[in-house]
Amino acid sequence: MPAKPSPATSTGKMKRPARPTRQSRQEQAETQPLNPVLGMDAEHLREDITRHLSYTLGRDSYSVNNHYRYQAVVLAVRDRLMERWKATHAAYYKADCKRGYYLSLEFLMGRALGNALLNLGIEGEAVEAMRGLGLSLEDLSEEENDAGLGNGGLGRLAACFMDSCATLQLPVFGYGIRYDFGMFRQRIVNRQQVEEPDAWLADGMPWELHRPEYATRVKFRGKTEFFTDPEGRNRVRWIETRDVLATPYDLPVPGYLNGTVNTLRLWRATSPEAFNLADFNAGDYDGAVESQAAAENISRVLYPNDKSENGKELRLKQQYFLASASLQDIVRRWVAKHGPNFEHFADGNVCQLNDTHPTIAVAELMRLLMDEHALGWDESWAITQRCLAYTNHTLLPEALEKWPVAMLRHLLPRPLEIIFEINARFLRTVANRWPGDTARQARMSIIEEGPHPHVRMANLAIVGSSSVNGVAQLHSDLLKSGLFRDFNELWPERFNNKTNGVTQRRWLALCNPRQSDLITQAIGSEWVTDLSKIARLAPSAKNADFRKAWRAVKRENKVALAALVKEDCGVEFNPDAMFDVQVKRIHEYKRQLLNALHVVHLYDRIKRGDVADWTPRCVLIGGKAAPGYAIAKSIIRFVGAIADVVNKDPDVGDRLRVAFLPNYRVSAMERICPGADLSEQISTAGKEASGTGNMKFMMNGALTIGTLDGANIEIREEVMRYGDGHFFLFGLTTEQIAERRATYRPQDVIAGDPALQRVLALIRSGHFNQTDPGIFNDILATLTDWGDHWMICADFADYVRAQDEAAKAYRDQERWAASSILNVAASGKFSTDRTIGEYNRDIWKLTPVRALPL
Ligand code: 26Q
Repeated sequence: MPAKPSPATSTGKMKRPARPTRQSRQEQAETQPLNPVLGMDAEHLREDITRHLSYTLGRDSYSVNNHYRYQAVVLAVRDRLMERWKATHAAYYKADCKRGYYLSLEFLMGRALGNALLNLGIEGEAVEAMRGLGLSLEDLSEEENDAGLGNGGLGRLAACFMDSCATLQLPVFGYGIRYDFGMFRQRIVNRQQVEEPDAWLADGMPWELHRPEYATRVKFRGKTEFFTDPEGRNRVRWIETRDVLATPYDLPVPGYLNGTVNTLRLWRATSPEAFNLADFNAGDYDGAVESQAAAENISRVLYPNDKSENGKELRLKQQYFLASASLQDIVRRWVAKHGPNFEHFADGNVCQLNDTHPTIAVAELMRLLMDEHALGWDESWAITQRCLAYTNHTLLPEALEKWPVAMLRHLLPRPLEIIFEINARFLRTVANRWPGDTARQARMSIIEEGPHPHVRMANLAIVGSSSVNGVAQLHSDLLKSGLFRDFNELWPERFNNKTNGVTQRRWLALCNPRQSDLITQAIGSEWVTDLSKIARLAPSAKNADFRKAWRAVKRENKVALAALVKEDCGVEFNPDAMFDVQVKRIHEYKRQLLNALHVVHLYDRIKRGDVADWTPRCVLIGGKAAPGYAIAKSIIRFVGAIADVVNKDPDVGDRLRVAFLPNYRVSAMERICPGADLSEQISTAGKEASGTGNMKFMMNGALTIGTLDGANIEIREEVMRYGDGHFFLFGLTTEQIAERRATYRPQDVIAGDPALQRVLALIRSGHFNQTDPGIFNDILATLTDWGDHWMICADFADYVRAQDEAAKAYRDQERWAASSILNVAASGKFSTDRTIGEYNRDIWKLTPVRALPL
């Protein structure tokens, strides 16, 4: 009798015995009624792919295409995840462990297949299985749509956190919304951004598991009333509500070679009734389906704005929908195990709020405890505060969320009452601490008074949480000294820093196999789960053979990136030129315009024959603009216009190339960052909370040109351990920006800078928009007439100096390669494994739980 296949070991790479016969499976079933363990070898994978193709998907050799082949592979891989998923949750249940929850309106997961294969340790086996079927993993991976349920950094951070939690075996669930349409797809038509809906679910979503048994009701509208319950307690109930049904769809989140599979639970909104039967019977067919449509609209689409867009009712509905459904789920899970006893609830549950977006959770948890479970105010408040923690992601005051009280009164009358009560009690605390300081009370109040009072969500989040953190050291310091100064004086122990990271599994091991292999050959593979070990690479910077291999890898990656640029932009990049890359959301504070001005400056130099010791350069810019952000859209058009002129000017030749890459997204970054030489991180100091693209580029061997902003400061600090010259610093500091702003006149700067004058004159002359006069007037106006709020002119000369230094450094390819290696060696801090370790040590206090063996 063949032995039962042994459970996955931590390597997952063990050769499996042959598949058991029908007879032996029968015998096995008798001893092992559940959980047959599926083989992880190529042979078993190939069998299962074939079976899914033919039985689950019902395809034959005539109707099959790559999309179905991709689906069959996913189903075979998902089966393997499923076993580990169940074993993980069984282990959590059995351990009765404290659980963590990451509440976020955004999860930018990208593609799942390559990641699942990497984390299960079956990449090689899958490639072999597919080869046996005449398929290539690379081709099939391209069939997968990105799960683009996020705007940018905040959403991608949530995705990296999920990966690290699973790898660290922390019992953490993600909670989000299953938008029918994620981040829009960007097409460029006549150099302009055109938005198209992202129908990412249209071809089916084989990774998700629908869980209708955990559907829950979320209340809206209606009114509240007091009543006395049978025990004689004064209670409140929220009645005559219009309810929406929240149904979970679960996505598996595999840890790296550890048998753990955590859950990302995404809620979909529907109406509790298919349609209103009374309306339908009365002949009002439109009315009968209207409420269904209204309910479903809540999970229809992600708001494509990465700085808050205040006052949109549907957005508030999304926020409450997520908070309420998730907290009900958390409470249900607790009660199922512990009964309706909340004494230890706060010892067993902790929720991290990803920015203020889910902050209505403060009021909702109070409501659930008081109204649904009859706890008193004080007990409920102690639990709420202990269970919640808040992460801030922005310093821009215009991005702080506020909701009109009138809108809350209409939509969420009961949560609003609770917010008023929280505020009344909080203001008493403030008044006790600073008697008579009414200005401070007004600043700190959760309610902004005025003819149209608003709820300040950040204030609610701080008051309702036990921890408030920023996402890089500078950012956290600036929160304490600026935006949240009053709160820091009141509760200094609440404030802390958690510098962001990225997962090195996706952002190095998966996306850059060539560089990964080279690193592993040199220092072993521990870096994959402990990035601090990557420091061991530093001595290799001195090794000529290693540098040679490193340069060969970078060149191959650049050839691959050039192919992408050729395909998506129609522009030829020469892999021997310096690849200078800025990809991120388009926003004035990120200063893509400064980059564009530098490109015009280089072009101007070429035209004037100032080309001695020239470093050929290929500039790649990509990113989405919020659909309503006119200046950001102009910047995209401006880059495209510069690219068209520069790329076809025979005087330029190979010296300079420019391209705007359309539809920047997670899967694009996986192809971009391995091929970058220079990483542009050039925000106005004090404005970029952290940045995370900066870390991905660093890990992939790019050198940074950057300001002293966000995590750039920490990146520079880490790489400076290996000396100067590995980071190109420029620009005013946060303090200098603040000081200069008072008297700043861009005209004065321009008057003293002939290079900048020539650049602006060339743009003003219409050289880049000969057939569309005037289209760049708004851009020029921001720099001059409108006061250059982002201090582009002030930083221009120093930026050009730093760029010249980078160009000069690049000419010494051996030195550049050494710097590239040292940047990678210095990237150990920027793993989300480190970040999550700190969240857990300081805030969550969860114990890792090993998944049950299969
Ligand atoms: C809020 C209300 C209504 C509509 C939209 C929004 C909204 C949505 C997304 C507001 C902000 C965002 C996203 C913000 C974001 O991505 N911030 C970035 O977070 C990263 C992770 O911490 C940091 O690295 C970046 O510096 C920060 O800009």
